[in-house]
Amino acid sequence: MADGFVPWPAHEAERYRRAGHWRGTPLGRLLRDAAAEHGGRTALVDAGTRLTFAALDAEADRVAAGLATLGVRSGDRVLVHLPNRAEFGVLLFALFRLGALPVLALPGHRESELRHLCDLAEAVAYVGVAELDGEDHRPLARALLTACPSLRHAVTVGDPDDPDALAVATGWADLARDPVPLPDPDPSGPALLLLSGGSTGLPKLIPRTHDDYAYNARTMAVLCGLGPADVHLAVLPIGHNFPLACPGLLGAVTAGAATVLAGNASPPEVFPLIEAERVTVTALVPPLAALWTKAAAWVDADLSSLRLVQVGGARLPEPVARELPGALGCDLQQVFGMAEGLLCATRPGDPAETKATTQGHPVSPDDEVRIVDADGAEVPDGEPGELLTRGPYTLRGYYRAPEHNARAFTPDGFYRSGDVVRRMPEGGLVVVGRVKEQINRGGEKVSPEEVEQHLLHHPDVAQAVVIGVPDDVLGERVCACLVLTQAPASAPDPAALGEFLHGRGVAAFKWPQQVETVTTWPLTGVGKIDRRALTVLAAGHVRTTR
Ligand code: OOB
Repeated sequence: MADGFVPWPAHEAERYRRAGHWRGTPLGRLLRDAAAEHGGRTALVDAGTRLTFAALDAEADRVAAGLATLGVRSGDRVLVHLPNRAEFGVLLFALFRLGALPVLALPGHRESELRHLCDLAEAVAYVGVAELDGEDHRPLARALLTACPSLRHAVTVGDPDDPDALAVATGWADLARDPVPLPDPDPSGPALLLLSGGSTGLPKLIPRTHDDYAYNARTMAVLCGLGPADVHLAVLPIGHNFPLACPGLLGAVTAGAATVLAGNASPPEVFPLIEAERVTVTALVPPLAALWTKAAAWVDADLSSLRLVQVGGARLPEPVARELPGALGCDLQQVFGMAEGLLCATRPGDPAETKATTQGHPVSPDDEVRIVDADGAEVPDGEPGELLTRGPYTLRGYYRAPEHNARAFTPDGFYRSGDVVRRMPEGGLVVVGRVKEQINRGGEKVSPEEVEQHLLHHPDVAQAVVIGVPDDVLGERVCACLVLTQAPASAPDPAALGEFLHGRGVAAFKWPQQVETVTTWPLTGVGKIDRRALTVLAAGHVRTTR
């Protein structure tokens, strides 16, 4: 079995196969089957490209052959750092067909995160873009090549100077080769590595198998009633589990539906796209759901094709949940999911009240959920407790993380989600908080510890505690509480800290939006730093925005 991968116990794997969840189909074959059935239909659209299933299928074969020529082999890891562009889809299926594992970084990640991911996965290749939003990414690619010993290739999409660049517009430039026969990878082995939100420092890697991820995507596609007439719009970063496979791009491929990749989620840009492409389904995080709900009144576009908006990633405020269906003229589905596996969702037939007030229930009949107190004992229905889960698409261990795994899983294989939930009388779950130390900035997950470690390198910072503070727009914002080294001329503000973290190659979504300086820490009864007291203090102060 692939190194660093913790498989399901044989008897459980057998049960999932017998139930028809795991079908032994490698992910690369999902596209092959779609091309056979819907070859002439549109599969993938971005600002400059439109590919049919047949074309996407053929391009994936050609890029798989090109990667094989570069020396990428089955089982190798490839760090994928692409925005919402058609190249992502081609590369993803090319890697699936090769049996090489994409490591799906977010577009916002920078050198600090990418180096960590490269080293942890021992990636042999990095694929990024030459330029993103006016920022030249080629120095980043070169820096990674120098810094990461395992890396043999850094490919930059759209780079006129890179002989291996990928570019749909130029027929995939030099990376594409005539297809070569490739053996199917083992469907019960890992197909890709997703990123965890990270609570203890840097992100962990989540191995998802061909079998489990195909089931994940198919189940969500069925639940959302996706068919060949649907057009799925991805506005969230496509390397994130939600727009990728819940049902996302993979679910759309399974159903013969098109996927439109948008690089921007702002209503004046994306609403006309919905109108032009007749988008039917999309996935949003709560701040975007709130923005779209408001914008429907002032952006002039025909949104009548939209039938379903999924919202997840963070708690959706109830007023937004109640307003959204009327404002956007569609159904709402709340999704409580995690890259680790378990997906809960409200169902199309649920009462409006359930859709507005709960995060739904698990999508598989074989998802097992326990809601437990601090001693691990199950709490009665209606009481809050930590959600533990195992099932046919929930990981049994992070990749290459045996010590962390010993804490993150119960001895009988339940994943400790760190989320505090309550089970409502009709079965729906409501997320009421968390026990993990993680900040959820409108769906973007930030590990306080990771940011604290960076801040300690600032010359004016003696000690740092990073907390999440309630925020009207984001749900939570990132706040740095600092003890300064003896009296610098002026305390660093968010802009200065942002610049500092930028210099350290830290993704912008982790930069503190608020800074509090203290001379002594509030302490708990047992003498630990009292984060709750700091949160109360920070929440009482006027918001300092960047
Ligand atoms: C999704 O995945 P991740 O891995 O970025 O984050 C998972 C965490 C959960 O453990 C929970 O803390 C939070 O994000 N979360 C929610 C939520 N959905 C996720 N908290 C409250 N309400 C919700 N509806 O975020 C993700 C993956 C697949 C589908 C949807 C979201």
